[in-house]
Amino acid sequence: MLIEKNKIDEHNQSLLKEHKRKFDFVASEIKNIDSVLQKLIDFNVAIPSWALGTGGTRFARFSGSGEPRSLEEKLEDVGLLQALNKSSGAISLHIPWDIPKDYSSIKKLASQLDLQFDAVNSNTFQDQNNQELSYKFGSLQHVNKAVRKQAIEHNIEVIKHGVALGSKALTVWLSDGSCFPGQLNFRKAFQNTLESLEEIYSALPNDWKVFIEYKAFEPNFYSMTVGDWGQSLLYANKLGPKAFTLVDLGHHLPNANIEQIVSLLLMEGKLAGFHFNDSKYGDDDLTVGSIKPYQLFLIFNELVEGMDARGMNHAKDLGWMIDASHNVKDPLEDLLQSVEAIMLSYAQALLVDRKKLNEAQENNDAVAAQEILQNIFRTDVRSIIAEARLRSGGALNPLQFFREQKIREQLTKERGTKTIATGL
Ligand code: RM4
Ligand code: MN
Ligand code: MN
Repeated sequence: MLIEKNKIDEHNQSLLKEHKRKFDFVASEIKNIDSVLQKLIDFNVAIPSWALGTGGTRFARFSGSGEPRSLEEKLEDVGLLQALNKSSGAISLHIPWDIPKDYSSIKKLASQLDLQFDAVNSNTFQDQNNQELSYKFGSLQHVNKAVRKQAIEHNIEVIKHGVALGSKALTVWLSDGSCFPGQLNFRKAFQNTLESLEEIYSALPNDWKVFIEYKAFEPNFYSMTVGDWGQSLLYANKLGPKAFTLVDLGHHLPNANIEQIVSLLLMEGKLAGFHFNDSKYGDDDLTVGSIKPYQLFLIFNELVEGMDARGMNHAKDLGWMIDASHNVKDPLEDLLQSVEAIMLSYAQALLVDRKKLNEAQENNDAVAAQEILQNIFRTDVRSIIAEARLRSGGALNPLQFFREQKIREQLTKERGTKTIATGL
């Protein structure tokens, strides 16, 4: 389904007076409001194809209704998000869940919907039906060379699909590791993985990047072969200039200082970008900003400071993606909330007075530093995000629009109640 532009205009008209009042109030205190708005307009967060259906837990999956049944319908769902918030203009595909049947028609659909293809993701954490060798004991790290070869070939295949679609990066997340002490020789597992990654790296086109995503635990519970940012950075440094470390917010041990990790990876020019989500315990994949919004703001604070220090383009030089999926919310409503949370944290980080913060740091003034950060964190910037959406033709309140227009009900009519999106 497509959203009619005049419906969005009507919606905006009905909220405009109230919006203006709020926006004028907050904007009057911001010196560079137009440049802040422009950065927000330029910013985009990619939507993973696997977040469009209801996720599951180890125990059950309760599917929603009207979920996308095909790659085309996944694109249409992201197109809906993009039409509403104008900050979701890219989709990230997972192979083999999302292999296009016809590249040119998929590319045409994407451009009609104003979407780009973000990083492509390989999958060697599951066995596929027609697969010869199993990944039960790992893929790129496997003790058996033939298994490694199969996994390498799969990654090269994924690059080919990505090239055909216009993607520019491959994300490799490995579930490789071990569940019990003694099961694995750590050094051999590292070296096997490195050699495998080197083969994949040499198949990358010149203008491509490879993102090495780390994860502390799960599905392996004793060791993970790319278990933290240190290990990922080792691989990325050894591989070369096209390799970077990808930070998934849910892939750390509890209480890890993610903002510090981000700052140092940026300093080294090795930060690939993000998989945004939120969590309380492990890799919970909850809505971005739903549990620890202050942490998200602190991460963006380091991002903006670090990117500016290196003269980077906020919108284009790093990969921004959501990686979430869970059981209880409507996936599209959830994604609208996630994108909103990211935009709010980014906007707040743009408003931090860098000069004052730097002074406080140079004077060892911890009180002033906290005041500066928390004053911004407690500033309501929702109308600034809404204004950026308004200026780019989106809806003032995407979630309200989604509900008022009964979009899920319409999708259910079109697609049925028992649809299942491919993926996990
Ligand atoms: C993993 C990881 C990857 C994602 C898979 C589906 O936990 O976060 O990024 O591709 O899940
Ligand atoms: Mn991830
Ligand atoms: Mn994850």
